Amino acid sequence: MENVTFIGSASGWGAQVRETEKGPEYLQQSGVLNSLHVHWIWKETLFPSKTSQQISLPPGPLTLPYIEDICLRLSSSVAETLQSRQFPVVIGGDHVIAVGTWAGVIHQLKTKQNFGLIWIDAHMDAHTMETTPSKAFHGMPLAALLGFGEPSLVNVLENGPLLNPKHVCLIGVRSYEEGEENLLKRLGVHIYYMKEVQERGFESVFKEAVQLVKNGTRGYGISIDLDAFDPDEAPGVGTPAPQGLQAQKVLPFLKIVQGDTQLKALEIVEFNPDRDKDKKTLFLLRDVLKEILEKDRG
Ligand SMILES: [Mn+2]
Repeated sequence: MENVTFIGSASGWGAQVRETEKGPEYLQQSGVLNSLHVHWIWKETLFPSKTSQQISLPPGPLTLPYIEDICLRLSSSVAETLQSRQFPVVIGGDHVIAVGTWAGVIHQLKTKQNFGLIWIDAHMDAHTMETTPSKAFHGMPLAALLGFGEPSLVNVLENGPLLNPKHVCLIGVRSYEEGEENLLKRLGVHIYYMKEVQERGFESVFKEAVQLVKNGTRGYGISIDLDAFDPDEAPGVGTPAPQGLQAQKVLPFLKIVQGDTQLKALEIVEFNPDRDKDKKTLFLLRDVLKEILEKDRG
């Protein structure tokens, strides 16, 4: 990709552990981005108006004002980045920020209901307040983008639903509740469960997913929750789930999308540096960026 613009979104209020607030700055200051063979800038890191260092809140409705605020600011920043013909890469932060990232993209490109999204995650993130056991909003962003849940998250920048379910798919799912699965199945969202990825291989599934999100759309995005990877390889996440994707079976195939002009933005979330071991997750994050962003990866 050319002209990559990183935007940090240091959200933790969507999760039950809040250390993902530290993810973007940790990545930026680690120096690993200097090994990226691509022209990039770090535009800014957005913080909640109050962080978990400043106040203490339980997961649920009390966190919503802070989440709405950071998602709105993020959506504006992403839209502005696209307007100036840069490729936005959003670094989280917990996954609730997806609401802001994709609202910004879809608003700027005027692609409501006409935009594809690949959601790579151990979880479905498709709860509403009625079905969530944890009350944590990072379990709800995909539902919000599909038009379900808190109106303030459904209608960021413009009235939702922003995504049409037929242009959305999930890859790597293995930890979920019945309520969210029922919603996605009722809507007809395509789910590549971890079992199918293991049987067919990531390459086959990912190629099919890219075709699915490009078919009939005017662009697509990729949202990668690092907990999609196996906790042995990505221990630095908020909500690890065993039996995940293996980096060596995934990384070589991510480059399929490199240089694809239909790919409009990338998001990588849930990096929790406090839980990382031997910088494994940091280096994995770097490797994902290299495969997707660098030209002519061999
Ligand atoms: Mn997620």
